[in-house]
This record gives sequence, C-alpha cells and structure tokens, in this order.
Amino acid sequence: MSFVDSAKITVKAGNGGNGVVSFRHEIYVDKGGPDGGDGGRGGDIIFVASRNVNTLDDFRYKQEIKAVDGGAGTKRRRHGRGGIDTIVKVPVGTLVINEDTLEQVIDLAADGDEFVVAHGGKGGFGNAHFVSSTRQVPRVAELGEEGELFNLKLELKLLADVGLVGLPNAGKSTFLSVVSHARPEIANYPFTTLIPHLGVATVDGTSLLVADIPGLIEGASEGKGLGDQFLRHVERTAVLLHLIDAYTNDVAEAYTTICKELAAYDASLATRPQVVALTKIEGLDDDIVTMQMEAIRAVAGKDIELHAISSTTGIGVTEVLRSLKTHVAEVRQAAAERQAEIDDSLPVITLDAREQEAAWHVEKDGNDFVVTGDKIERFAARTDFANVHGVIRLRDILQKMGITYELDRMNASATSQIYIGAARRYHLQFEETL
Ligand SMILES: Nc1nc2c(ncn2[C@@H]2O[C@H](COP(=O)(O)OP(=O)(O)OP(=O)(O)O)[C@@H](O)[C@H]2O)c(=O)[nH]1
Ligand SMILES: [Mg+2]
Repeated sequence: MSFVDSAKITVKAGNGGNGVVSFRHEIYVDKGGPDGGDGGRGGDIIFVASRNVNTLDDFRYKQEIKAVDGGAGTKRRRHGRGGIDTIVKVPVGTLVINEDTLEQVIDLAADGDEFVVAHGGKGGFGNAHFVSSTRQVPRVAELGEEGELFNLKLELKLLADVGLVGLPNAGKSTFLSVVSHARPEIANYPFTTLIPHLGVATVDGTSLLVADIPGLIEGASEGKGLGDQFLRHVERTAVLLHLIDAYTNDVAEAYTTICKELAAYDASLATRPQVVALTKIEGLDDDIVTMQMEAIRAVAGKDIELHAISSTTGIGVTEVLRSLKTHVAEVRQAAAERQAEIDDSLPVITLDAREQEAAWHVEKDGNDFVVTGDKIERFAARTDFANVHGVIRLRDILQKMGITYELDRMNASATSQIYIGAARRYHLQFEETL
C-alpha cells in the first residue's frame, strides 16, 4: 500500500582480511616454521530498532550501507584487525525484506530489537594453519571471505488502524478516552496532547487500534507547532477520523485547513480513507448541528462520510466506530492479499540446510564445466588463485567432495576449464592426476 513508508537499500558487510604466508626467521635455520597470521573478520551490518527514529526518510538519501573490511594477517601469527560493525538505527516496527527472494528477514517490532542483516566475511587463515605431516612448508594462505551483500526492502508498519486528526481542542483525546481504556490528558485548551496515545476500541467484536494525535494547525506540514512530527504519526495510520468542534465558527475552514496540511505533508494522506465527525453536539440545537454539517459538506463534497457525535453522552459514537471498522477491514484485506502474494512467490526449500550446503551440481558447457554449490563456491571465493598452493588446496577440496570424480566421468579433459559458481568468477584447469 502506498502509504506504508518503505525504502530500498543495499547492505554490504565488510570483507574478511586475507591470511598471510610468512615464515619465522631463526638463526641457523633456512626457513623457520610458518607463522603467517589470519585475516581479521569484516564488520557486520546491524539494524537496531529505536524509538527516536520515526520514518525511513534517511534511507532515501543513503541507499547503500557498508561496513569496514577486516585487515590482513601479519607475521608472527598476528591477526588482522577486525572490521568495525556498522550500526544502523531504524524505526520501531520496521520490517526487513530480502528484495531478491521476497523473504521476510526480520521484524524489528520492539525498541532495542537488533539483528545482523549482513555478516562480515571471515578472515582467511594464514599459513600457520596449514602445517601437516606431508606439508611442512605450507606456502598457502586463504583470502578473506567476502562480506554478505543484500538488496533489502524496508517497510515501516502501521502505528495504528485509526488516526485521530483535527485542530487543537477538537475533542480527539476525549473520543479516545470514551472508546478505549486509554487515559490521555484532556483539557479545555489547545495543545494538551503532545505525544500520540494509543488505545484499543472494540466494535461488534472487532478491535481497532486508535492513535490520538496532537492537534494540527495551519502550517503544520512546514513544522509549525511541531506539526511535521505529528504528521509522521498520522502517516502511519490506515484510516483517519477527522474531528471538528461543533462550536467552531467556520467549520468549513477548520475542515479545509486540516485537509490542506495533510495533502501538503504527503499527497497519499489526501486519499487516505477519512471519516469526518462533528463533535460536542449534545448541547446544541438540531438546526445548528444540521447547519454545521451542511457547511462541511459544501466543501468536502457529497460523498464524504459525515457524522455528528458527542463523546460525553455517547451520541453517534458507535456509528462512527462501525464506519471506521468497515474502512479498516478493507485496508486489512488489501494487506492480506499482498502478504499472500509474497508468500506464494517464496521458494520452496526441500533439502535441509546442511544437505543444501554440501550439495553441488556440475553442468557441461561444450568442453568446459560449471560447478555450483554453496560449500564449493565459498571455498573458491576464499582461494587465492594467484598462489599455486591455494589452487592446489582447492583441487584437494574438489577431490574430497567427489566433484573431480564426476568431472572425470563427464569426460573433462586437460583442456577443460572448470568454472566454479554460476557467475563463472573462478576457474581452474582440469587435471586428471588430482
Ligand atoms: N461538551 C463537550 N465537550 C467535549 C466533548 N469532547 C471533548 N470536549 C471538551 O473539549 C475540550 C478539549 O478536549 P480534548 O479531548 O482535550 O481535545 P483534543 O482534540 O485532544 O485537544 P489537543 O490535545 O489540544 O489537540 C475539553 O475541555 C473536553 O472536555 C464533548 O463531546 N462534549
Ligand atoms: Mg488531546
């Protein structure tokens, strides 16, 4: 739905630092033992839900978020420095969705909730790790693993089903106190309410989450009377209940002032379902109520859903709630359909995660071959192809995983290129004698 605040961003965690090949210098010994240190890990990207952030606006300008890479290892088994994590504050209620798979990554629902959205790459092992009985002088070190990269969509969920809007002193807090157990401050002066209050109203067995929002004034969309902050909250409600004090001299002007500010703040607010109610009518003659209603209708149009209510006596309150319920049901229905669409497009995973990781697949392409699979691709990504010892180690792994046997069976020859990963970033020559 258009009014849900959303943003598309790319997150790139830090790459792991490379491991290093190095040997101890010892007197009388030509080459001491291997002492190449490991690379440091790349920084993670961590999202933290914070009450101090209200919208996803920041992400409109900062569409790529990166974390710092890990440092390379050094001699004497020294580890490279660890990459620094990047902590990103997001509004409470932010839903993180993987743009490519459309899977929900995390729902950061409560203040302080945190989640690593992209893991930094592991540092590569230095050659100190690779001593074995057959390999006393290991000349191989691993490259650092690349940090995770994801295209994400952030969606800010609704604050409430119904948002109460209107000029100061219109009777918004009173309405909330009557329809729910919430106890907002009520007083006969403007700007009594300074932060939104939430309450649950029940009508015919349906619960509606209602947000009492501070009064708006002319110029609110430009920040007057903190109006822009209040409008941010309005933006996060599905349906608006616009309250107008029946004692106002010019109710038509009261109505248009609010509508103008809503539209000026965000065009989608102008088309948000809106129910209008003239408030505080219990002490007024019917004629006056009718006159005020007509004045509003004259500017709002004949299709406007208009009620006359009194929170103190309860006149018309249930009718307003029923009408809100209908609009909220429509919005929920649309949201459910959208969720179903997302669910339908999710990939069906049949193998369990571990099998999936170890699984590989070989495809013939003329004289060449493309090997795919999580595990082998990860090994390839950490191999230093410029170092013959790194390539030898990768051949060992291909052999151990049974891939070499399969390549042989598929008639790979010494002139065949073996590509690893569908993107064909890594390749090596086939060798039967592996
Ligand atoms: N007679 C009468 N007075 C009402 C009714 N509803 C609200 N009031 C009075 O109107 C005044 C303002 O009410 P609030 O509910 O605080 O108004 P508000 O819209 O929340 O005001 P702000 O928070 O300042 O924006 C209070 O004195 C209420 O008692 C009603 O149905 N009838
Ligand atoms: Mg109030």
